[in-house]
Amino acid sequence: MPVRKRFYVTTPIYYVNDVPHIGHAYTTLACDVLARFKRLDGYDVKFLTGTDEHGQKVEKSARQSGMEPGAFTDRMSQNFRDLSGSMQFTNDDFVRTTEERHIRACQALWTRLKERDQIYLGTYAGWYAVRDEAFYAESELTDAPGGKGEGTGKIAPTGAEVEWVEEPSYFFRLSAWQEPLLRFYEDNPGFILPRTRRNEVIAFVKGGLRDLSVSRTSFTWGVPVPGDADHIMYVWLDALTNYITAVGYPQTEGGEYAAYWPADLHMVGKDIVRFHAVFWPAFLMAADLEPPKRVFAHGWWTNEGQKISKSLGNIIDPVALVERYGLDPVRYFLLREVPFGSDGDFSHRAMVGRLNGDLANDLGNLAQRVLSMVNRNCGGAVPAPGALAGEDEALLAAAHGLLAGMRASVDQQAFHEALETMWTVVRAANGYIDRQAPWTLRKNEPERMNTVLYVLTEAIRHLAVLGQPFMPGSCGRMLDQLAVPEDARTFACLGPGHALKPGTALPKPEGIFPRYAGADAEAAS
Ligand code: ME8
Repeated sequence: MPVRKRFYVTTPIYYVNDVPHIGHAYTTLACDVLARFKRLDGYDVKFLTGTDEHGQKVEKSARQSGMEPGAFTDRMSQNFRDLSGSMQFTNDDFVRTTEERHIRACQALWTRLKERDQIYLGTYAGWYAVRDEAFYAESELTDAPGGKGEGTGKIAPTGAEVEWVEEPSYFFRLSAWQEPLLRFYEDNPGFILPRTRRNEVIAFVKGGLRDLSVSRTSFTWGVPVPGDADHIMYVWLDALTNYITAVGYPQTEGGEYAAYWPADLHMVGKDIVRFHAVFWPAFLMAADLEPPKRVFAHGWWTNEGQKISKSLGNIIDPVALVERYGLDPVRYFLLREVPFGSDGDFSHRAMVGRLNGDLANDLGNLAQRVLSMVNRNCGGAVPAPGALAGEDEALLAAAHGLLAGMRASVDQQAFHEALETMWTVVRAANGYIDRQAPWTLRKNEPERMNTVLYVLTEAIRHLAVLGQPFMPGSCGRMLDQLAVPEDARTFACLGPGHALKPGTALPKPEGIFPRYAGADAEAAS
């Protein structure tokens, strides 16, 4: 049997100092859609997510809640596993950086870097931001608006407070990787997307790279450095390694590493591109391992125009959103509202607009109108078409062409564009039904009515099959209503070869996308 095409996609691993919020749900959702799309498209997919449990930030949060870091991370990590259930994420693995397999992978990578003379012992004296778990140069800092206060009075470009750190440290020879990295970006133009992020990264690397401090001695919540008990590994070296932990590193011969590495895509937020597109490929190249194929940086959400922050108390809880609007509308909204890669604003008004407009009016009504006409006028079974007219052929051709268009967009992580493409057929089908007016054909031209309804059911079948990665529950129900068997819902079953069979009995149709009718719906429309 030929080896199936493989696809390995990862989310960042989330810090457990916080409960999951919309940012986390968004990143994992994008990966989930991609993973589902690729599976339906015949790929053998590995989809990884997990939690980042070491470092000063997490240790501090544990202390603040009066817990041991181990017990604290066990509890907080569970919240992220629960999110997969609420959002119907289909990750194949969930990695925790406190797991034995991960500690083994980190120490093996460290040893390999050390053996290759990529790590040396020195002393670090400089600025560190615990919130970002990142080192900063003096030149990057600005004075905090409120003056000195309790801290040093200096803040990083991200707004995080910095502290002065002076301690023995191992360094990674990042400076030696400037030229190889620039060559790598040049040779792999699709490595960093979107393009604006790629330009930023290239400018940063061209600006010069200094060796990177990769160990700490002033606290203990981390992976011990092999052969030097005073040091723990810098949390980002630890965290980035998760991507190879999950494919069995240090075993590289055979097994999952050989099958899935290099990863096809690391999905990240725009704030952590530098770690993924500069440090990570440098660590890997220095260890003579292959860098990932792509890092995609998505944008950030604001809430009703405001930056989301704990102190403003406007954090969006994804589970509360799902309870209010339903899971599939939330999944659809997050990927449709904003060009993927740009920043976006969450507002109740926009959410209800999409739900009642795109979903209830456009797609929901289309399915409901067609299926209830079939139910009432065709004996509750798929009608038999007669000869096809030009307009029938045109709608079918548009439906058949959807896969190629949506696939091209999804391969560039342009999820909004894939959905726009899908909606061209939703709109074409609605236009077709209005022009053909099958309800007027019933009396005098029943055969023509059957043809029109048949063409529409085929169009809906294509929309439902291709919509599954985005809205798995709703599209699944649509396929149930078309009596499409479970094993005929992959992309291989698109096109005329697997068309609905006339005479197949259909269940009684039920609405798929109810309108949002909360008391506050009016204000939103
Ligand atoms: O950075 N909108 O973890 P994290 C969109 N542990 N995305 C947002 C967001 C918002 N308002 N707020 C946060 C870490 N994010 C590291 C990763 S990977 C080896 C280690 C996104 O929990 C943010 O961009 O702080 C990031 O991609 C993700 O949430 C996790 O952030």
